[in-house]
Amino acid sequence: MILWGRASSVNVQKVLWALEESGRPYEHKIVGGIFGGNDDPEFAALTPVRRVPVLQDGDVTLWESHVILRYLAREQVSPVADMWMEFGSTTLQPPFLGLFWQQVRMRKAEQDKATLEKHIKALYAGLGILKTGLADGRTYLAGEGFSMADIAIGSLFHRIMDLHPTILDDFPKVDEWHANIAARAGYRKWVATSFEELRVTE
Ligand SMILES: N[C@@H](CCC(=O)N[C@@H](CS)C(=O)NCC(=O)O)C(=O)O
Repeated sequence: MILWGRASSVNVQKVLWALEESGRPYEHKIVGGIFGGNDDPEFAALTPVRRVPVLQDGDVTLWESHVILRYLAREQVSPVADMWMEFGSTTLQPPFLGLFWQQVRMRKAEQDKATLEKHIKALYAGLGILKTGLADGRTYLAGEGFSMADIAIGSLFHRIMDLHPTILDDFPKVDEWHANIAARAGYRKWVATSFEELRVTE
């Protein structure tokens, strides 16, 4: 398999973590962001959106990180894991991205306190829903077993906690779940990394 995409992208990190969990060998080709290459013919032929990640597995070429996660987990995909992953896409990742852009990726002059607060409020509301997925002593979002939902949503938390270290104080179950998945080798290797490469400093 070949994974295309810079490791500083949270969507690429999800796939790198999933590949690490799968134990299958892969080649990592670095494309995107400060590394460029999105418009190189070889890469552009793989994806019409020219964004990362892209996975090639023999004749199969996939873009969209969550589709790649489903593909890698295809022998054990559960509808519950899929449901939580979709919730990540629709409800948690948008405010996470909003606040990450406000605090890291935008020039000071473009940042807006009211917009940041709106994203934090939406993220907080999402955390209130996420905690119900961890009720009844569940260790993982889809129940007993670790799944792609833990990867898709868990990948956001290194940056969330770095920017807002106390945000999980009101969500002890989410905090516990995060501490547990953050100890996994794939998270430590690919997710718990510096995002300084992305910071706009002006
Ligand atoms: N929904 C897509 C989003 C893909 C996307 O927006 N990727 C960003 C990085 S997170 C990208 O390629 N940006 C341009 C670049 O890195 O050059 C997914 O989950 O794969």
